[in-house]
Amino acid sequence: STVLLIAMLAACGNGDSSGDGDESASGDDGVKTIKAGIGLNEDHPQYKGLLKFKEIVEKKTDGKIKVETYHSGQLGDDRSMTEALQLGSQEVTIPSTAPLANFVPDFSVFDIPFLFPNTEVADKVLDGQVGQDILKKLEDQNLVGLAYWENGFRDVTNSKHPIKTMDDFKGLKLRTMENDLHLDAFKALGANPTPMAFTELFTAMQQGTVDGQENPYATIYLQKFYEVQKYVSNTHHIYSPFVFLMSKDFYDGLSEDQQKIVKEAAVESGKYERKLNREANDKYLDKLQEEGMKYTEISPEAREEMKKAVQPVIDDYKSEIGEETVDKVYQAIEDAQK
Ligand code: KDG
Repeated sequence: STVLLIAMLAACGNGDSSGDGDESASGDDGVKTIKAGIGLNEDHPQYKGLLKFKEIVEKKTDGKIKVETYHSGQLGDDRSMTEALQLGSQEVTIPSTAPLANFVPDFSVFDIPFLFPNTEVADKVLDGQVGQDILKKLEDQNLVGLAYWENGFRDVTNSKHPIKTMDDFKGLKLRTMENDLHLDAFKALGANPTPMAFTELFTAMQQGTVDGQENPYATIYLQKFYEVQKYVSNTHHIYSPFVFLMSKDFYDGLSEDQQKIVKEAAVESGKYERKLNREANDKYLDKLQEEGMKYTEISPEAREEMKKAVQPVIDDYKSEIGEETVDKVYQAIEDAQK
C-alpha cells in the first residue's frame, strides 16, 4: 500500500549516516547529544563557527554534552530542520532569518531591503533589546533563539547579463529564500522570482530553472556558484542575519548550568563566525572575478531607484510583521548611529 511504502521510505532515512532521532536523547551515561545541521558547506564560516560551538560546549561540560555537526543540508533545509527542532528530532540549526519568518513573522523586519547601513549597526540592533525581544518570540514555537550570527549583505548574481540598474532585473528568473517579502520586493524590482530551499539552488542554476540568485560573496564563492553564474553586482539589498536555534524541549531538559554554557557558547562562537564571515565577504569579490565572473557596480543613484521601487512593498508588510517591531527596529537603527 502507499502508506507502507511511505513508511519504508521514511525508515530508509534521508541519506545521512547518523541514524534516527533516538540518538539525540540522553543516553544511559547521562551524556546528551546535540545534532546540529546547517545548509552551507564545510568551507563556510558558518560551519567553522559551529565547530567552535562544539569545541566550547564539549570542553565546558566535560563531555557531558556532545555535538554532532552536519553541513551542506545533510539533515535538510532551513525550514525542514527548524520543523525537526520543533518536533524534537534535531537539536540545533542556524537558519537565515528570512525563512524563520514563516514561524515568527517579526523576523521579516530584517527582510526590509536596504534596512541596515553597515554591520556595526546591525550588530547593535540584533544584540540589543529589540533583536533579543524578537528571539524570545520563538519560544511560542517551541524553539529557543540563542544568538544572532551573520550571513551578511546579499548581492545578486545571474547567468544572463550584467545588472547595473533596475531595468536589468526585468524578466530575470531569480531564486529567493522562502519569504514572501523577498518575493514581493523582487517582483517590485521587475524580476520574476521563485522561492526555493537553498539545498536545491545549485542544481536549479545549473539546469537553468532559474537565471540567478542572491547571497553574500562568501556563499557565492565557497559554494562555487561561479561555475554556473556569470555576473555579480554589489546590490547589497539585504543584510541577512542567521539565528542560532535550539529545540526548546532539549533546552528545557538541560540543567541551569548547561543552559548557561550552551547560551554563552552560541554567543561566543557567533562572534568568531561574524569575524570570519566579514573577512570572507571582504576578500571573495576579487576571487569571484579571478574565477571569471564579471562584476558590475551599482551606483548610489541606481540603488536609490531600487529603494523607491520597494517602498510600497515595505508599507504593505508593516502590519504583517508587526507595527511595533518595525518601529522599534527603525528607532534602534537610528539610536545605533548617534
Ligand atoms: O545554513 C544556512 C543556509 O541554509 C541558508 O540560510 C543560506 O542564505 C541562505 C539561502 O540563500 O538560503
